[in-house]
Amino acid sequence: MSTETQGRDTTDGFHLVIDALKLNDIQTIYALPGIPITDFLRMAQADGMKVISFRHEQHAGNAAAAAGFLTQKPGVCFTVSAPGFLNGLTALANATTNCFPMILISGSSEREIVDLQQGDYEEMDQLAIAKPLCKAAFRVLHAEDIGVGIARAIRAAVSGRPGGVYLDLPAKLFAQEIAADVGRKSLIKVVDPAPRQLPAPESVQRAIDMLKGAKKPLVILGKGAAYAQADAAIRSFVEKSGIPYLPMSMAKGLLPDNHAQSAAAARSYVLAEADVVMLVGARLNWLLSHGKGKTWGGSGSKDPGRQQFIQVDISPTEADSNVAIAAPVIGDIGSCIAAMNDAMGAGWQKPPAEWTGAIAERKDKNLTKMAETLAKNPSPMNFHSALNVIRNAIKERPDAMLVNEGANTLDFARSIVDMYEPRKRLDVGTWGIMGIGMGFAVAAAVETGKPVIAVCGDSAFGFSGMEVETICRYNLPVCVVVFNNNGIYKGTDVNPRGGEAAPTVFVKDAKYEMLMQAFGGAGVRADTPEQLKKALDEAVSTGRPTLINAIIDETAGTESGRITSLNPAAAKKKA
Ligand code: ADP
Ligand code: TPW
Ligand code: MG
Repeated sequence: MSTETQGRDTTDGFHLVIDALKLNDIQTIYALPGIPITDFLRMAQADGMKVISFRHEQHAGNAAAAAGFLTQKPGVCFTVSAPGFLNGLTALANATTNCFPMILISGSSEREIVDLQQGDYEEMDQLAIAKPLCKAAFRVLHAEDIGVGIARAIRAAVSGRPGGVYLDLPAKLFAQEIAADVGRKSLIKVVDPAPRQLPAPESVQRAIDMLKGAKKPLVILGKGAAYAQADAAIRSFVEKSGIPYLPMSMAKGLLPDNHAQSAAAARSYVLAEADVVMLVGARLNWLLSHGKGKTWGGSGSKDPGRQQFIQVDISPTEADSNVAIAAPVIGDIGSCIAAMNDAMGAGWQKPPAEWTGAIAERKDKNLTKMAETLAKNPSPMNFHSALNVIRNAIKERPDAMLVNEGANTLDFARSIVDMYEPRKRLDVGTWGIMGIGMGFAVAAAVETGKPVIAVCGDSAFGFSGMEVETICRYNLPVCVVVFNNNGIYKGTDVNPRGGEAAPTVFVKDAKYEMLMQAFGGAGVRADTPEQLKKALDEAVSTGRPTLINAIIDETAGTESGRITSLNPAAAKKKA
């Protein structure tokens, strides 16, 4: 029971929401105040909840989503009506796309006026707008239904494939008074919100048989595998089976990136050559070229490769979404992998040495080449020499959280910065969305208490840059490293007609470090790897909010980083 209502014979919507959240172990709220939730946030804080208040709802929402990914509990974001709700909605849709559990709770205007479109303050039919963009959406009209509303939201967010849930709470609801004992009895402590889902034994056997027959097997670990927190079972499956594996970006560190079986440094080789591919919490979407085409050893973009697929996933409708899945294993990853570990039995034959040897050979060659590139010290810094500093910092502090966004800044960091522990890397995810930087960094700090290093392209940083004030206000151990190449992809574009700046370039020599200084944090400019290392070491060891303006060669990047080919071809030719 909230402390404020103890001993009173009535309670109200404000306190029932607080009580319902606390009853379900939700102690942190990411929010932005205003009518009708200002008092709610004050009361929640007075009641001992952690309330992190942002400068823009999208970042509060992104923080809630990252919290959901890291903890398996829905991250909760509160916003005001219409505009605040819409600002938070991008984050809710993104969370749903990423399969992260979060609940967006927005205050809304008077139903009677909204439904007659009579022009209320911040009028909008929020429930209808949210519905197609998230996993589930609910509205509560009566205080005695708050318990049910929160319970349903929690279950919808974390059960099955996790995702975003919208909960609409009209202004009137907060002030509704009901008898305290009626209120108390109406609350629900959700039992087993994300029940285990055991795979059918025959599906496990089918998958095991397929792996047994494989000459060139490959495991791909996705962010669903990281989310599942089945780290030990997954590691034991990979090691016992001897199958080489590829981590998708947010599955990096699930097994340490320097693991002998990691095929990350031979990615294109293994994708094109593998004969049986087992996907674990990874979809065959654009990030895996839809399982088709040259990437997979097929001839054209529509031609499936030579692989047979096993897909371990909680969603029964994911299989066959792009290419045929010969062996779907449907259940939660922990249960599925445990069942596969059992079914492997004794006397498991590791993959042929021809396959693992060929991978090792390519890997060695590529890693040697990479080491040579990283050893160079060009002036100005390029992505490699600057990321080498980040790489070494994470090697020294494998418990630190890494947030990463940008184009080149993202693509190079993904391959250069090794991760050693699970769920330490948060990035642009399935949509490749810019603007997750500061929201994810705040949640990473709040939820883990570990140092956070946020490596952001200068464009990417701009989407959430004002939240450096939030970072300073809560004194969070976040070091933002802005990779400043004067623009989107590069800083060299010019307007062929002269005059106004080209659309991809920014003010040259921008002093991003001053943004952090403005709010009392440390701001440092780094022109060399030595300066970058010094500033980063200091930030990580002191935990002081820091922004390092890392000056990167403005010619070093490529258009769209590694996904240049997704630009429409006709436009490219014309340009
Ligand atoms: P990546 O981008 O890393 O390839 P995706 O986001 O495409 O990963 O895929 C994540 C997959 O993981 C989704 O299909 C989702 O249904 C699945 N998933 C999420 N959590 C679990 C879980 N606990 N058990 C099984 N599958 C899960
Ligand atoms: C919400 C399109 C993809 S990458 C990028 C943009 C604008 C910025 C790249 O520049 P940055 O990185 O960050 O400086 P670098 O190192 O290559 O110079 N709006 C949203 N999401 C996306 N993905 C875009 C636009 C985009
Ligand atoms: Mg840039």
